[in-house]
Formats: sequence, C-alpha cells, structure tokens
Amino acid sequence: MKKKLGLFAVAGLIALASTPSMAQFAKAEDAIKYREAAMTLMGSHFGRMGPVAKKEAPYDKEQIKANVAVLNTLAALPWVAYGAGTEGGEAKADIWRDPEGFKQAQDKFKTGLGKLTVAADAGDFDAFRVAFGEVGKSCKSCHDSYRKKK
Ligand code: ASC
Repeated sequence: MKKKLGLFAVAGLIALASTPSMAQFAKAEDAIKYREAAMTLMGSHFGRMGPVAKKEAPYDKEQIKANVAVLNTLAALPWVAYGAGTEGGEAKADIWRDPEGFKQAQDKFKTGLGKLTVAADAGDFDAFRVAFGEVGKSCKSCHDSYRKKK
C-alpha cells in the first residue's frame, strides 16, 4: 500500500511538472522571468554560432554540436511559461489571442532545430548553414509577431 501511494505521488509530480499551467509558477512575474531567461540563453547559444555560419569563424564540429545540444535542452523550456494569466513582459497579447499561430511559430522553430541537429551531428557545414538560416528566420518571424518592439 505504501509503495502504491508512493507511485501515485511520483505520477502526480510528473503530471504537475509537465502540465502547461500557471501552477508551476507562484506568480505571473515568475513565469515571465523564466521564459525570458530561457529565451536569453537560447539567443546566446544560437547567436554564438553566427560567425561560423557567416564563415567569419572556423567550423568546429564538436563546438557546434555542444551548442546545438544546449539549444535542444533550452528549446523545450519556455513554452510552458506562457500559461493563462501570465501576460506581460516582452510578450504581446497576441500570444493569448492567437494560441494556434503561436504554436505554429514554435513548431517552425522546432522543425528548423531538428534539421540543425541532424546537420550538426553529421558535421555537414553546408547543411548547418542552411538550417541555421532557417532557425534564425523562425526566431525572427515569431519575434516580429509575438514580441513587443523594444
Ligand atoms: C539570435 C537572436 C535572435 C535571433 C534572430 C535571428 O541570435 O537572439 O532573436 O538570432 O535575431 O534573426
């Protein structure tokens, strides 16, 4: 019985941790900080590959793979922090007005990141450059639609 209750507790915690709701954040402000922190790190790890894509820095397969691995981890994080009641920060209200459009923008990014990951694993510089461009476009178009202009 005790063991069973323990399992339920674990299942409950997992469900809570993966539920896209505000429950994971005590205040809207916490969700805003969380998603903006994740985006800042994504920008850093994406941006540092820019000089390589522009052929201003040499292509180092392991370095690119490491960056892309970090990006993959980060890319899973921010979306859960756009739950109901967390409007604010740099996010435009359109995120909550047009959830399908916002979801499509996320999917575009994830598709591009998938291609970037395949290219990075293969050490294929040309494919890396193409996928890097595609991911960059997905960042920009989502920001154009859903992030407040600074
Ligand atoms: C970055 C970053 C973005 C994107 C975007 C690409 O490095 O911080 O938001 O790339 O500028 O166009």
